[in-house]
Amino acid sequence: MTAEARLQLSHFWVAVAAFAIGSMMAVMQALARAGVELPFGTASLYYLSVTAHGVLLALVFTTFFIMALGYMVVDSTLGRIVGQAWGWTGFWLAVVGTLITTVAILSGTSTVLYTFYPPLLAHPAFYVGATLLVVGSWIWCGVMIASLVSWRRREPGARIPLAAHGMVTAVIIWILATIGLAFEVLVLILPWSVGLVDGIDPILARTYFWWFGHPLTYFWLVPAYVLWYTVIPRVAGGRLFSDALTRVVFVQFILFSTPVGLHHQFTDPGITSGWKLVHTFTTYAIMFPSLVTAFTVIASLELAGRARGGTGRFGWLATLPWRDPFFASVALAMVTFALGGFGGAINAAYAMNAMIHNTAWVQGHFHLTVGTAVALSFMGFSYWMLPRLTGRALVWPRVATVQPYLWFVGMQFFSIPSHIAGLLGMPRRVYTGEFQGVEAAQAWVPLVNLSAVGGVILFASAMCYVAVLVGTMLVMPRGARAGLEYAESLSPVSPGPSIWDRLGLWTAVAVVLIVLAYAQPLYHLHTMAGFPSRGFSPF
Ligand code: HAS
Ligand code: CU
Repeated sequence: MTAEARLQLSHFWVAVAAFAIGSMMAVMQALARAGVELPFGTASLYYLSVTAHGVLLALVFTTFFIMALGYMVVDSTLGRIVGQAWGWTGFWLAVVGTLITTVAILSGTSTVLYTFYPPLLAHPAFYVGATLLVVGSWIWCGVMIASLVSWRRREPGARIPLAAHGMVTAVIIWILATIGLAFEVLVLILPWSVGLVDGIDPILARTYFWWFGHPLTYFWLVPAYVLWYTVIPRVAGGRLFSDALTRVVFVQFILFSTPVGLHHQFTDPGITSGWKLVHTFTTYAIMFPSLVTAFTVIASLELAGRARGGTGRFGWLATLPWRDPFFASVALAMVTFALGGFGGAINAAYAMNAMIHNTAWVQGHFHLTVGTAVALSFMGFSYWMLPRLTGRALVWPRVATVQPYLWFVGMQFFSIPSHIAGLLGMPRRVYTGEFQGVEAAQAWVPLVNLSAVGGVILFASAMCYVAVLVGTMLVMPRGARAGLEYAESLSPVSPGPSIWDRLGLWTAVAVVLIVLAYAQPLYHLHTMAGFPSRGFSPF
């Protein structure tokens, strides 16, 4: 195995391990909420589990998977990964950070959920571990950028390969996002958690958190889009609809991912409604590239379906390779994302947000988006990536074929009732759907039970996924490694770089937009009379 493949696989297996543990916690949560007697059916264990689940899946699984994917794309499109020793340093820092944070959570001293909103207070180790994870990912960013810069020197005047363009977009989003996180954790939270200062301003901390938290979601989404655009049309047997349009989409994510965070804070005091309105507009701007994606990707799939002999208005759909686990994963992820994106538009509308904020709707929304559009795309990609990196064919291909369908069905059972329960007023993050028999809560009970059914199906799907990957490594012999192929563009691609390849320029514009969107509200929060709070641990 090559050194590059080893680097990619190491990140990949950490992601899979985090996924496996996080999924086990998920099914127990879903069952506990539905009233199934479990050894850990207490509030303290429930919230410990939700914290571990959120951190391991939303933060660890995604970050490690994206790092693996980034290295894979760079390796296969830019010729080489520059600074692999640094890549390993970043990897080990991130692993150690993950272990520290996980131990802090499991010890019961850091039940702060994945958003770790102050004044909820965790053990300092929780924040230190998370910081190491982020520092490790920054080193990954450095290696990715160095690889691009070196490629540009070797290939002056060439257009950045599309997949690399998309992955570097994700890198830029991550760097811009984590500036807010670094400020929150290093300046506000860490001194407070070790007792250097008495209090913390929860609103100020949250505002920096959402500077980070929203672009975080596009740091997850853009790598999935890279697969949708640059690999899936090829897997389906067609061509990418437009190379140029794809670059425009990626650049829009650089521009608009960050200056939108206040859409998570519509109900927070201390931020004027004018600024919330500004972030509403930018939020609708950031929906645009996803709407373009819906158009382009479906067009690419239609091309593929027709190339495979499909005819008529919808006949092409039937000819697509629905038994290919990677294709099926992405197609089902897309269908699910249509629902999740629709919900996103509702969340982003100031008045409608008031109906759903902090309700079960929100967990419904993000299990459709990050939990399916992103996670299912990544799972499907694993089936494509592992044989190409190791030379081993997939063991139990039928299990791999069924797995995405199970995920899709399980997720509809989980998410749709969550959305409805949210509209009926059920808060998010409650550990029992019954609320000690309160009248209003009775309407939620059947919905919570349906969600639990979804949770069990999702768990079955998750275990199929892990079993196929682990089984492949244990059972299948090594063979020849197939190369990685990317889709070609239908519309002609001019050879030289275009304005959309000037990623430095677009990053500069993005910085200006962030300053415009955040300078005044943050200045206001920093200078107004704050209400610092002492730390609080519910258990
Ligand atoms: Fe969101 C809350 C608004 C997208 C994740 N979001 C969350 C939270 C998470 C999250 C984790 O405005 C909870 C945070 C917490 O814990 O408090 N979200 C949006 C908007 C979008 C959006 C406007 N979210 C995402 C993505 C996520 C994600 C992507 C993760 C990856 N979200 C919000 C708001 C809140 C929020 C508020 C705060 C709620 C509150 O009050 O707390 C947009 O980006 C969505 C654009 C997407 C589309 C869909 C395009 C469709 C495509 C598929 C087409 C394919 C088809 C099938 C139809 C417009 C691309 C074809 C298939 C064939 C086989 C042919
Ligand atoms: Cu958001």
